[in-house]
Amino acid sequence: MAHTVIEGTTRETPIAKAWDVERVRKDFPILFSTAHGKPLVYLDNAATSQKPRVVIDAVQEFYEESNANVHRGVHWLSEKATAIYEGTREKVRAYFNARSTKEIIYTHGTTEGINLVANAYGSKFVSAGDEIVISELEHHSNIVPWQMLCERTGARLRVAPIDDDGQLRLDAFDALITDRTRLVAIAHVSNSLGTVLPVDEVIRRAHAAGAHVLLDGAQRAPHHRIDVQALGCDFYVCSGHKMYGPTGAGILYGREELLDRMPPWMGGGDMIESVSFERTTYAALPAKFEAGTPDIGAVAGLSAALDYMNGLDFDALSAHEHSLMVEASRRIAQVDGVRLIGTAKGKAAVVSFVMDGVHAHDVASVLDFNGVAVRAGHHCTQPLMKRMGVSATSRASFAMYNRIEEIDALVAGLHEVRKVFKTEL
Ligand code: C6P
Repeated sequence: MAHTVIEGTTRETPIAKAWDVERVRKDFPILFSTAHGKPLVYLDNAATSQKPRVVIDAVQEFYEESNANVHRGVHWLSEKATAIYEGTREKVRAYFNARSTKEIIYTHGTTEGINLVANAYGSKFVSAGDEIVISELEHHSNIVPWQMLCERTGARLRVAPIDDDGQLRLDAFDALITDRTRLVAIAHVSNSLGTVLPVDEVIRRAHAAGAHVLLDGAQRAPHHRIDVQALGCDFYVCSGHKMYGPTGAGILYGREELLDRMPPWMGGGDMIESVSFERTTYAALPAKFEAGTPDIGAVAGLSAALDYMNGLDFDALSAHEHSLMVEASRRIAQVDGVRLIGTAKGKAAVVSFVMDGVHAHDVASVLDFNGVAVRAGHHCTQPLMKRMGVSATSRASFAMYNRIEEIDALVAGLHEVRKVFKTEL
């Protein structure tokens, strides 16, 4: 598959008040590629976002000018790398409005963040007979670690159902919250359906019952400002690579009081205070949860991504992404034999659909041939697919740089799919 860069980009970052999508696009070099000879239309942003030039440059600059290990050397270069690494932690703290940098743990992504909590929180706070509550629309990353914890401890996994539109059934959720509930782990936004979950209510009800709450923010954090204090959650996890940063740097926010009481998960360099064969004592937060050499280059890129996001007008961005979702949903639904999967009120800019008689992978392959990148399959949500009565969907997911006109290419591709498969049938 040939992807060719055919136009230059700009390095300036400030973004105009009203959403100027053409201005934003210039910051993302890859958007000027062609795929199969057609202009690339990238609609797979829920899988990973594209990176602005400032992020690509920051990673390159790190390796050209600052590369060394962190916290280990007394030499100039190590101090420089450490300053970038720890300076970014303060940037993350401010971005998420955490109280302290002790509450910000670097991970490789959402998956690692959830596994960290399942292991470290799980070994301290969860035992036989306790219950963990999740929902029916969770990503495998927010199902499997809890199943593994339940297998280890004898705790029980409870699953809150959703309705046919893909919305959490709060009445049924309520019924699952009891004095046995230790933790509620729930998506902020569904990656497959775009449902925005009523997290304020979930947190209020869980806390009233004495349970803790983890929010899987993988699909929310790239599109909205997150204020963990205003939310009042106990843990918030997300992936830098979906937030216009590089792969390899994710974020776990945890309330200090809880993180303090949790034992480390992984052991190794940098997470200790002292080691002897008789006894090891652990470093203070946040180092306690960061064993081994982290992905420092990715953190340097994450720093630039947060600077970039700090320059965004989130109200204008939300309005732009909302209009993409509305227009795409309306036009996709008009294609012969197409049905939308996930029709929650106020949903995010993720549009999943199925086409009668055509497998989602075939839909995506024909679209790809037209330069349009969508994801097809179960989107790491097999139980959700089962709930919605499908084995797979095709999914278009939008980001700040997508144009309304790109929906034309998507819909034209869908008409072509319809034609090809009608002829074949
Ligand atoms: N969803 C998608 O195409 P990682 O892989 O650790 O960065 O993120 C995992 C993850 C966890 N929760 C949610 C809600 C997610 O959407 C994802 C990643 C991608 O939908 C890849 S499967």
